[in-house]
Amino acid sequence: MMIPKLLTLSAIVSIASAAPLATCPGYRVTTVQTGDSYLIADLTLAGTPCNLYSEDITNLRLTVEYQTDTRLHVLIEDRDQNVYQIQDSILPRPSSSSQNTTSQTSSDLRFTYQAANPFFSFKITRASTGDVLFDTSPSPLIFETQYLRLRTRLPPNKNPNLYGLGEHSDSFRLPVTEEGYKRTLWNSEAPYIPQNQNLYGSHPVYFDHRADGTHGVFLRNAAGMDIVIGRSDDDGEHSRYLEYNAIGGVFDFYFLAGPKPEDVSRQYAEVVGLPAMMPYWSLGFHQCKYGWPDLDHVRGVVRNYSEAGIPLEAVWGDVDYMDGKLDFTTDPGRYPREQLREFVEELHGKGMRYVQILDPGIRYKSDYGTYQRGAQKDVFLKAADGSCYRGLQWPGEVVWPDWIAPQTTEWWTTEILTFYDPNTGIDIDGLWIDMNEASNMCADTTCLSSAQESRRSVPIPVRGQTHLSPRAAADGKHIGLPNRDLFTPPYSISNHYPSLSSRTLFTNITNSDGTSQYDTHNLHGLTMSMSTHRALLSRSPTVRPFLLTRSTFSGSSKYAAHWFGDNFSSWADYRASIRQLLSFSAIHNYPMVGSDVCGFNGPAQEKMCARWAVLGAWHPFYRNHADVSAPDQEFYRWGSVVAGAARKAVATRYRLLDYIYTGLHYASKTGEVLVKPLWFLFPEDEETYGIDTQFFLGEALLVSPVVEDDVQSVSFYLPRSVWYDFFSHSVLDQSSGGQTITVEGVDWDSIPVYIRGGSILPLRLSSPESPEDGGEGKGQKQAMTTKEVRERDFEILVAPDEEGKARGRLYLDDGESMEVGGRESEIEFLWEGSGSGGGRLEVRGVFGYETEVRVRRVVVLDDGRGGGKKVVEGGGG
Ligand SMILES: *[C@@H]1O[C@H](CO)[C@@H](O)[C@H](O)[C@H]1NC(C)=O
Ligand SMILES: *[C@@H]1O[C@H](CO)[C@@H](O)[C@H](O)[C@H]1NC(C)=O
Ligand SMILES: *[C@@H]1O[C@H](CO)[C@@H](O)[C@H](O)[C@H]1NC(C)=O
Ligand SMILES: CC(=O)N[C@H]1CO[C@H](CO)[C@@H](O)[C@@H]1O
Repeated sequence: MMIPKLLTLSAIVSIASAAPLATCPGYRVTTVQTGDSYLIADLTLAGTPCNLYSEDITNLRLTVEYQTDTRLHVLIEDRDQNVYQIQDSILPRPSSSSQNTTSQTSSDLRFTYQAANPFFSFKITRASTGDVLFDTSPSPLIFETQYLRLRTRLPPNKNPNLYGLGEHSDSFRLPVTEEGYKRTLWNSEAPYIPQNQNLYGSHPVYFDHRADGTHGVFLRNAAGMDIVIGRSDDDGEHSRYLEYNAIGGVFDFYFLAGPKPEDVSRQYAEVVGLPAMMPYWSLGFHQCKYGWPDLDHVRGVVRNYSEAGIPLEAVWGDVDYMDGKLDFTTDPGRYPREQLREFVEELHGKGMRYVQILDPGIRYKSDYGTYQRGAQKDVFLKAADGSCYRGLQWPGEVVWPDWIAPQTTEWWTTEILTFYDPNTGIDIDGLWIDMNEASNMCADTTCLSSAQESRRSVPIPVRGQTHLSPRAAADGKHIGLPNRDLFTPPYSISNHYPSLSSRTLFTNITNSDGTSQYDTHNLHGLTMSMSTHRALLSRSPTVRPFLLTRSTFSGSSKYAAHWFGDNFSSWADYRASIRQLLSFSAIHNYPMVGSDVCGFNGPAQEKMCARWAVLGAWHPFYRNHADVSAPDQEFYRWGSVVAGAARKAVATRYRLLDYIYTGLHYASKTGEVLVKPLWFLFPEDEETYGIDTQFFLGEALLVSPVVEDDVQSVSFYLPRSVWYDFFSHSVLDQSSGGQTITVEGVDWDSIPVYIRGGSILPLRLSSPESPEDGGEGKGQKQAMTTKEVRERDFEILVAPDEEGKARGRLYLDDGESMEVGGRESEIEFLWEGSGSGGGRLEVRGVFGYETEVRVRRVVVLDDGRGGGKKVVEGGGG
């Protein structure tokens, strides 16, 4: 075994500037062991170390496992297993013992390798087509103590269709540029969600879509990294490449065979975990604002929404409710506890909900109970001298919980159980965790020493346990190599702040299990989500937790919903929300997402806010939120335009709520994708590959919003199919081929939505205006909460395809139980038209959920082939 010695800084610098890539020796295979479903090989450095940014590790081990017919695992780790690997407790690996049964011959993926001469490389090939999906042969693998590089060649002479590698606000299909496009993964505070920068979360997975199949590549590595999509003329083929440059971790690849785009997403969810099922109510409309001055004002917001006739489901409390912005406190003057309790009770009485924010930074103050109890349990991260590591956050000087320590979850749970005790505390319906990248308001890394001054007056806490030094901890496996420069690593990723530790926690801090923030930084939001999710479950063991998080990593959707962070009230960010929606939902398999509707920073302009109110209603998570410095932007504040748009948007959304809920159910059960890009459903249509201003909500609804500033027209693409305007029901037969169409006169409250022929939609009769039924629903009051929506009957809308057929489905349960047992209904609808306009609707499935609600009528849309529109009243239960 070889533990590399620390290089001097000057040595690193000169080596780094002197050694071009080609002089790195790579590795050669020394021994190989193979079986039907696996290959294990020893790799040894093939020549003089190049020590590009740190020391080459001499001995590696390669493990290849054919895990399923569509999933291949390739792990290249240090043979001594000291290098950090993500804790299984944080991101469990898909079990391979039970699945290590697939033989190489039945898998659609083939691993082949070159053992040496000049160096070890490998290829992944799709067995059924022979297509090479991943190919490291042009350049040697670099595996150093603080730098990893691996490059795969993309097919020559054509631009690849690559997606993913979020979180980012760039184009959905990743750009191919002359100078090379770089994605940096380092979770960070990111006001204004700028393009070409690292944002709040990291999802090291990409999809490569080709006309004859889509595959995915997940690198299970949480280190800071730059992923470059560039161009090389080395081999004379102008080949494109994708290159990983990571400052830690190992090469831990999961190759996902697809071959359909949605298969890849599902296969990815099998690796990182299926998304959490959300409570039904969380699909309602949410209102939030940083800067609501007091409880009376919030009551006014609720009243004004009600008077404007806009359904409001949930009211959110940003840090305003806190006393001095301390977690688990209420401001005695502005949000007195007893009055807040009454307010939440009133909301519940109206069937409404209340959600509050919590931040990870805990005020460092000797008489603050939450801090005291945490210090007692030794839950806070430590500085070099063993005292609590400090920084700045909303409340001032704070300390940070070590979410990896088991006692932290215990302490956090106790705080949550106490403060949110339904009988004595605030009876919240969900929690929102923010600033968990973690965001540190210290402007630079010397900020702490100035905070030192204030610290003199505060007693240093008694520490419960001995400080774990990195050296002591490195005895365990996968803990992280000792003797690294964890503060200023020699390779600097393109973090948008000056250094790794800027505006966040010092990367040289040691966690309770001996790992360091250097290796676990990107997991901070995920681990806080896990602890908070567990706390919510302790509070109400039988109820599905609702949790919203800003920072995420692969696997976070198992615990929390996500919003796209602190964007700007601009048309640009209105458009960006669609790209972000597509990346999260389809590629990261993260269905419960949305943006701050009307934008977070800056003043929202009326027409833009109207458009966004409408667009947001087609995102799975629908919340209006704004900054303290931004003017109030509740929908009712603009008389007719925005209020009218919102009223109509929420009404439409509530009619479709069970369609969305059904989609979420299958997302959480099977990894099915809720919001899909057009190429997911039309993978052979090249026109669709670059589209990121339109999306499918489920399989049936194509949403094509107006995307240009201040206009009332939009051009968008309709792929080959029969389409029906969702609002007017008029048919548009594109079954002979896809086409770009232009729609004029799109009012500020309107959005083009088309039903794909062949679909059946279950709609709630929840609003007075139902153009779909020719006004039949008139006289009916708008359902103002999702509770009321759930009491309304259904209408089944049939949109036949060119053969007169259609299908759809509906999932029903109580909307909130963790375990519904048999109390669920999975219903399938099948329509078969019979030429002259007649037809037959078959309803089958499992009917385990008892409800009074019935199917009131069936509407079959006119496909223009002579049948006419049909309405059949009084369907079955
Ligand atoms: C797969 O199964 C074989 C046979 O049981 C076993 O020898 C091998 O170690 C397993 N491979 C891996 C990579 O776990
Ligand atoms: C609610 O509406 C009333 C009447 O228009 C207005 O005076 C008040 O400021 C509004 N309050 C809030 C919080 O929107
Ligand atoms: C981390 O590095 C900084 C800068 O060198 C140093 O001030 C600090 O004490 C170190 N912290 C730990 C926990 O080692
Ligand atoms: C994705 C995106 O458009 N981000 C924008 C957010 O707002 C800021 C400020 O206007 C812009 O600079 C970003 O480009």
